[in-house]
Amino acid sequence: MNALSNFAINDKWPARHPDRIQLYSLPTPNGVKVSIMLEETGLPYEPHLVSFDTNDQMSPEFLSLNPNNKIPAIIDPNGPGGQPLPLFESGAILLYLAEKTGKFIPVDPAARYQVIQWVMFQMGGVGPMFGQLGFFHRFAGKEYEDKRPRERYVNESKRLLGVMDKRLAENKWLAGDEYSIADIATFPWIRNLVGFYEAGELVGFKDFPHVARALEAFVARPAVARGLNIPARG
Ligand SMILES: N[C@@H](CCC(=O)N[C@@H](CS)C(=O)NCC(=O)O)C(=O)O
Repeated sequence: MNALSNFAINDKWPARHPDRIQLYSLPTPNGVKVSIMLEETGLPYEPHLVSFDTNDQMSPEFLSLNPNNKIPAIIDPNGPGGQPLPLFESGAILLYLAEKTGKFIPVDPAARYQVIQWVMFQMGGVGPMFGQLGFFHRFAGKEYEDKRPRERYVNESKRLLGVMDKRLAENKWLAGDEYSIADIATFPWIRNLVGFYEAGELVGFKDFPHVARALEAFVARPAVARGLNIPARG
């Protein structure tokens, strides 16, 4: 018996190190936010691959942790009050890990809310809009005759890139001069937009040089390079 034995997800993905944070994920732009954060903080953790090929995210064990059937999700066996803490939604997980370690979020309240503001900007804007653009440009949606939805998400993605470019013209990172969870939340999505989605030309990525400069600095971080491939695909 250990703190994880009471979680059904442990039946499908048994913990070999139940004292460590358990990560249930896949290296997608939302998934790698958490593996990058775990690599950056140095917290001990155990990754488990949730394969979409076998619809693992729809299994009763996964749904018992995240009823919204989305990766990433975690269990911290040593959460607040020493009790296990299950958590889903990448933004909530990033905030939790930042508060747990005191890393990548400032203590000063005003600076702290700057970071939270840019995390929310990613969660409510960048992720959903870029994700829709990917659907209409690269996946099933590209066959749709009506091109208006695709156009809408292209325009919205360009607009968001413009907001970030302006910000990054005056700041090294999104929330200011310090690298933070706002960057960990956002740059995997920008990398995905120009990489996997092959939408760089479509959104005129060359018009956003400050975003490109920060993306380059982000992917050059060793913890980012590691986190981008965790959990390893089977
Ligand atoms: N708002 C969620 C979004 C998570 C999300 O969309 N995850 C995708 C992969 S990037 C997923 O699990 N999709 C599986 C499905 O929809 O069945 C978060 O940030 O954690």
